[in-house]
Amino acid sequence: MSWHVLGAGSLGSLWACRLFRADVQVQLVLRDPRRLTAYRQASGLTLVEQGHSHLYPIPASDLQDSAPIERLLLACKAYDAAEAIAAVAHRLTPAAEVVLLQNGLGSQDEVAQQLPGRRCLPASSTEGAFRDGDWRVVFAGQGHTWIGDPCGAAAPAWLQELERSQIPHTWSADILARLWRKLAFNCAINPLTVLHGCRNGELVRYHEQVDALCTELAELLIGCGQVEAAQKLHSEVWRVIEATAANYSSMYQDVAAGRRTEISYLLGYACAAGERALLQLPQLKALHQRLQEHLDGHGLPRY
Ligand code: NAD
Ligand code: KPL
Repeated sequence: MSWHVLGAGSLGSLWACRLFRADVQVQLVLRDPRRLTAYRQASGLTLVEQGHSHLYPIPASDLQDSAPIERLLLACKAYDAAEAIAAVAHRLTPAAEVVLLQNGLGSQDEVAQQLPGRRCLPASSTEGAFRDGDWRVVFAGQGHTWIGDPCGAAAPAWLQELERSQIPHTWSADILARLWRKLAFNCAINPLTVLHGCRNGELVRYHEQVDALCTELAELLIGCGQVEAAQKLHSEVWRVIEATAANYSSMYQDVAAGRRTEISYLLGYACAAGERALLQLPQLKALHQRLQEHLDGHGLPRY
């Protein structure tokens, strides 16, 4: 059975290269014939690891291809996920499994709604990768990926292929709790780093703002039934800030590079979930509004 990777960006390429070099069958699904031609001209994907680069001639097709897909890694941004899956939904076999590598929450439901009866497995990753050129990916930070089934079914046998490919992963019995917890970290840290124009560690100067957000985020998690994910949120957020003190958050990097952010699937999702749960979350709402204004000011989408 072959893996199809839709979204040959940073994380998708990182996964594809590691699967390919472990002799796991994998192919890329590129957007259109023009991208496929460009890819073929490059002869494959180049992975840069610890300063060494290696070219992997991974097979590829484009969205117009009609071959059935049995196992898909959807590795695009959260705001692209619904449209991307719509382009391949008709090719998924009835028993197809889809791993969703999107950050935040909301996109997983948008995808699952289009795939009734198919197994959708959300993932949450702390690995770091970026592109330093077309068809080139730099493995920038060791991390870990949690994968799980919100319906609670058993772990798939193909996790062995990830093991063989040295993709560090754990099957999570409660993937939604993990996604909520990560969303809370991202809401407490990322928007403030954008608004204050600072590295994660410099948030110590805005201690009160971080703490006030953590209080509301814990309230939100509990209100949304994620009681365990709310435990020790303040101290964990500060632990993450310390551990990543020298880094710029992913949202800071997106704004600095003039890229669209995943705001709707992070702070936007948090505020909407709070409203549905009839919670008063003034700090989160004000932060969402300030961030949207900031994005407007930079000519970036506010959603
Ligand atoms: P990316 O922008 O580098 O790659 C996404 C790729 O998907 C792009 O190549 C884009 O062209 C492609 N794509 C989008 N729509 C498509 C379509 N319809 N058809 C074909 N291709 C399509 O993104 P990324 O950094 O790999 O991030 C993917 C997800 O993983 C995001 O939600 C991100 O927050 C999360 N994440 C990324 C990292 C990281 O270090 N890069 C770490 C943790 C989590
Ligand atoms: O995941 C992150 C990001 O930058 O997106 C951390 C480092 C946890 C900060 O929120």
